[in-house]
Amino acid sequence: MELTTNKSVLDWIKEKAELVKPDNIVWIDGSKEQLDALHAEACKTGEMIKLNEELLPDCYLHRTKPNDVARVEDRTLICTPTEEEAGPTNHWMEPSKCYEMLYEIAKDSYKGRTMYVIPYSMGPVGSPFSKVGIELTDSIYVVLNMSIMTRVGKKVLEVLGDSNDWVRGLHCKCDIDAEKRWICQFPQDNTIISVNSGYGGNVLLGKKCFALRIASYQGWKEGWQAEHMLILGVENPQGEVKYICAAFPSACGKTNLAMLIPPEGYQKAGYKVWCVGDDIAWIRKGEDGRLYAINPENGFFGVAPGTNMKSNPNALLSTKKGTIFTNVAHNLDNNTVWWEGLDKNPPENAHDWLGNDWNGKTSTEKGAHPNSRFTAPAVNCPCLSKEFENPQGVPISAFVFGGRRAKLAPLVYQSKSWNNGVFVGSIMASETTAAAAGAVGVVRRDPMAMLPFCGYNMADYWQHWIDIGAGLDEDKAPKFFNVNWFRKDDEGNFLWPGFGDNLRVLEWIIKRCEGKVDAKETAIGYVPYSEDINISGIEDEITKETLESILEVDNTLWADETKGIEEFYGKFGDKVPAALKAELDSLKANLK
Ligand code: GTP
Ligand code: SPV
Ligand code: MN
Repeated sequence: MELTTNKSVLDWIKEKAELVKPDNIVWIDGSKEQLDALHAEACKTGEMIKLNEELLPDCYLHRTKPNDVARVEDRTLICTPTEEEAGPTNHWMEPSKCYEMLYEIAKDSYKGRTMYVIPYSMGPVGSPFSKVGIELTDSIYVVLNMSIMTRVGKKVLEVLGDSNDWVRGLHCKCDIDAEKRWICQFPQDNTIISVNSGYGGNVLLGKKCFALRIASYQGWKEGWQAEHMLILGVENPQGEVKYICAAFPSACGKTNLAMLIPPEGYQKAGYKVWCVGDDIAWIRKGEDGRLYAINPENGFFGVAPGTNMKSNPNALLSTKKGTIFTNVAHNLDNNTVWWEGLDKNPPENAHDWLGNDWNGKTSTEKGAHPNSRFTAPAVNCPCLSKEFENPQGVPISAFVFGGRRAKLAPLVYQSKSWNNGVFVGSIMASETTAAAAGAVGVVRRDPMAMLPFCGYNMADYWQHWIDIGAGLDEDKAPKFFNVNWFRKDDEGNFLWPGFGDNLRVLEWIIKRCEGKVDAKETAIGYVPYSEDINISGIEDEITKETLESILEVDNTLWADETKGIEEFYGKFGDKVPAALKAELDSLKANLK
C-alpha cells in the first residue's frame, strides 16, 4: 500500500517502475513485523545467513560478489551540466547522456523481483538539519542496511508532507556486472542512480551518495557544510564537554577515534569520550553564532578487520546485536563471525569471505576481506553521546584533519588562522587503503578527506569553506588542527602508540582552544612543546626522544611537499581561491 499522497513521490515511483518493471512494489514502513519478514525471506534465499542467536542476537552475515567489495571511484560520476562544475577531481558525464546510459542498463532489470520503496531521513526526523530521501531498490540487503544506517518508514513521509524537497535514489542490482557498474549523482536534480553493485558505499544511497555528494552541493547552495568527519565529545573531570569534528580519509581511523577509550590515567581522573558520529557531519551556524554539527546517520558502517577489544571495544560491543556483517569469515563451530585482528584464535572450521572452506590456523589466505564491514545500530554503542538525537546538534570547538603519512606530517600541529586551516585541509594527502578499489599504500591528495565525496568543483568547495569562516566571529570560530597517528620508523613500525592514547593529543588540542598552553611556531603552524604532550604511563611505548622526533617539522621535506601542492593546485587553474594561493605563498616564504 502506498504510504503517502505526495504527488512528486508517487509520480516518480510510477515513472521508475515503468522503467524497471518490478513484479510488485513494497513500501518500507519501519515496522518490526515487516523487517522480521524481510530477514526471514533473505535467509530463505541465501542472501543472508542468520548467526548464533545467543552469542549474536539478530545478527546476519552477507557476502557480496567477489568483484564488488569496495567503492569504485572511477565509476562514480558527478553529472552536472558542465564538466567545470564537477571539477578536475571528479569523473563527469553530461546528465542527459548519463541518464540515457543508465536507463538502458536499468530497463526491465526488476523483472521477477520486488521494488522496495525506502523513505528515509538523514538526521533526526524533523530536525532543522535533516533531509529526506527515497531509495528504490531490488535488494533486501539494502533495505535492511538502510534500516540500520538511517531512520526509515512512515514517520519520514509524514514529515515530508507534500514537499518536493527530497532526494531521489534508484538502485538496481542488475547482474553485478563490473563493466556496467555506475554510481551517478545528479546534484541539480537531487537524484542518485546506482547500477550493478551490491556493496555498501555504492548502494546505501543515504550515505556517501546523498549525505556527502548531494549534500555537499546542497550545503554550498544553502550555506552549510556536509563533511567526511567524525564528531566526538571529550568530557573533562569537571564534566564539561568539548566537541571536535575530524576528517580522515576512508579506513584511517575515524571510527576508532570517535569511540576512543581513555587511557587508564585519564579514566581515573574522570575523562570520558562520547561518540556523536563516526563518518559524516552536517554543519551549520547556530543562533549564537557558533558552528553546530549533527551526524545524519543512525548506525555505523565500520571496517571490521583490526577491530578488537583492545583497539576499539566500543565498536566491537556495538556489533553484538542487530548487526549485519559483510564479507567477514564465518566460524562454523559456533555460527559466529571472525576477521583478521579480532583475536589470536582464528577458527579452524570456517568459511572465508568468499564462502570457501577455510582453516584460519593453517591457511595463508585471509578469512575476511580487508574492506569487510559491520552495519551496527548507533544505539548499541556504549559511549554514544546523549546529544546523538539532539535536533540542534553539538557546538564545535575544533576541526581536525589527518591521514596516513609515514614521514612528513608531525603528530599534531595547529593552523595559524581559519584560512590557514582551510589551506591545511586542502593539501591533505594520505596513503590509500582498501576502502576503494585500486592500489593500496600510494600517497595521494585527498583534500578534507572529501576527494571521492565532493559533489561539485573542489575549488568552489574550498571557497565555500573560506566563506563560512568569513561569516563567523573569530572568538566563536572553531580552531584548526592536523594530526598524524601514522608516522613510521625506517623499519616500518608505527612510532606513536595511537588508539586510546590519541586522547593525549586531543587534550593538547582542547587546551589550545582554551588558550591554556603555549606552542612552538614553525613554518607550517604551531607545534606542541614535547613536555606538553602527556606520555606518563606509556613511557615504555614511546620515549621522550621519539616523541620529539615525531613533533619535528623538516623544512627540506616540506619544501619538496610544496611542489606537489603546486602541481595539485595547478589542476584547478584560476579557480583556486586567492586566499589559498596566498597561504601557499606564505608557506613557501616561511620555509626559506
Ligand atoms: P571509513 O569508514 O572507511 O570512512 O573509515 P574510518 O576512518 O572510520 O576507519 P577506521 O576507524 O575503521 O580505521 C581503521 C584503520 O585505521 C585500521 O587499520 C586501524 O588499525 C587504523 N587505526 C585507527 N586508529 C589508529 C591509530 O591511532 N594508530 C594506528 N597506527 N592505526 C590506527
Ligand atoms: C568510506 O569508504 O569512507 C566508508 C565506507 O565510510 S563506504 O560507505 O563504503 O563508503
Ligand atoms: Mn567514510
